[in-house]
Amino acid sequence: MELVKYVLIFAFFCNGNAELDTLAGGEKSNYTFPKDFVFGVSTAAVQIEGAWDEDGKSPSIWDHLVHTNKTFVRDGSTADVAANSYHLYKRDAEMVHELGVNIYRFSISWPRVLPTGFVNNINPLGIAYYDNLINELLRYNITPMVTIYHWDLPQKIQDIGGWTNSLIVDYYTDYANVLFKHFAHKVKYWVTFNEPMQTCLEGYGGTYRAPALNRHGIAEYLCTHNLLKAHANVYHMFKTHYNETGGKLGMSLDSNWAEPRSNTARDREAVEVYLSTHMGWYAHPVYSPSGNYPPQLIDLVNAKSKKQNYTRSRLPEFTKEEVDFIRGTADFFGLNHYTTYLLSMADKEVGAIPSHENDVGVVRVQDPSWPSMSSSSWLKVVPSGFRRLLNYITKKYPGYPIIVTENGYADYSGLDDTARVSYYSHYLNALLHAIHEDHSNVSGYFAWSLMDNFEWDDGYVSRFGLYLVDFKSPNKTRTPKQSAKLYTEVIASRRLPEDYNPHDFSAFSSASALAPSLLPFILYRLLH
Ligand code: GBE
Repeated sequence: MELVKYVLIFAFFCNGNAELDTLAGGEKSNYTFPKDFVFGVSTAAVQIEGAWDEDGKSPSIWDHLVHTNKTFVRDGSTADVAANSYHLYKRDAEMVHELGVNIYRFSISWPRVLPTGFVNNINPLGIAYYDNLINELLRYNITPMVTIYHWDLPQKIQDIGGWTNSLIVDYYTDYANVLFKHFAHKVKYWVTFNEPMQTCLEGYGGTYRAPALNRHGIAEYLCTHNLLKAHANVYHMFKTHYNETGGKLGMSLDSNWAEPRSNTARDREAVEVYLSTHMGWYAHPVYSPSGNYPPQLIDLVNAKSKKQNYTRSRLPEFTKEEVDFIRGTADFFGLNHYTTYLLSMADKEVGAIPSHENDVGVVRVQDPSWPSMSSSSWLKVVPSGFRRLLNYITKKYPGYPIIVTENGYADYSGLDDTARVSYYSHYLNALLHAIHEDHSNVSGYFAWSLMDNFEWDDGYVSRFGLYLVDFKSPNKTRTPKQSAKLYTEVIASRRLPEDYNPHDFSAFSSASALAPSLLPFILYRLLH
């Protein structure tokens, strides 16, 4: 039985991906993190704060979604209380300090600061909460990094179209201006948007993120169009009015790495099509030397729209002035990265018609032999993919330091989180190799996440924290896991532990336990 399993896995590799010959991110063991390299931890307002209707806060699109659609979240939970950080922020700051981390990335809730969505009513208690948190961090010498928008639009703004309403460029700019006025003298790092692709593609084009609008083929493009303009507008406002604060501003894009499913020219092309139409959808307008949407996306949506009898492309056009206004509007490239996929060209229509997925026309799968026992089924452990992605970004979008604003691993909870320890070791090893061997331009790394939290549609099932949160206890007790200790050790020593082995993936492989459930996939792969 064991033998059969290995023969099948071997056969899968021969038949499948020829490029990714090793999972390891690199062999050398003596690399250290550069002196000025910064380590951080990340969280987001919806996921930790709770207090969803306290002290004047109005509902966000996430409050609205999980309150009205009771089956949306895997465990039927809500973010009403979450980790209760609205009341426990002092403990949060203390944990960041305990970890020895230099920077804490958290997000500000728009409906907590502006309950109407607009600046006619600035909530003093909302401002006070974030002011207290920032002061608490500064007291410990921790640098705050603020995400201005981590998915929680005021529902009142959604009611008038949300990110598909072009006036949101002004609404968002006004909101950001309030934050800069109150906090720019204390906050040196700003992220305008966390993972805009999740907001637009999944939230407006799909049902996987709020507002779950599902108007695919149209709304994801409209949302992106307004969001990119809003980002650029805020960047220019920041540089015009707040430049003397010395603050840095950027965007955090989510990107998987992609490998060709087979070693054919067509599948290698699928990789480039995938990267340029997903990460590139947001990166090309802001970070490429030429600006605008990636030419591949413009051509693909144009061709499909014509074929589908639309009078114009479903992808809105930027004027020459807008292209110039958006290009170069960042001080750093924020990257959220978790996993890798295998790509091939679709040989028939894929996805709903019309949709971004259908426009792009590639197929994305994962190799069932890649290690993972994660509670998040998409989270396969491929450290070499991280290294390759950092290289790709360095070459494709030169001139911007990369800050990895999120990276991490999910499990079903427990203090003895050996899989998470292994994940962080492998990904930090890949990062060290990207810096030292490939000269990737990376200046910081943030672990996702400081503590267990409300993992969106996965509720409290999937745990990403360095600290375990006991959600049943009245005071949401936080306890450091093994991974917290590893992270502290790495930060203090600036290197990986002595006993780290880049080829040891055993933490993910009660392989014999998993293998039977993998067999159908492997057989499927062999037959196709
Ligand atoms: C980030 O998103 C978020 O910024 C953060 O809030 C979140 O808690 C954290 O990661 C962990 O999830 O069926 O293969 O298409 C793919 C991560 C789902 C970006 C999950 C979508 C990762 C992109 C499902 N991925 N996500 S499927």
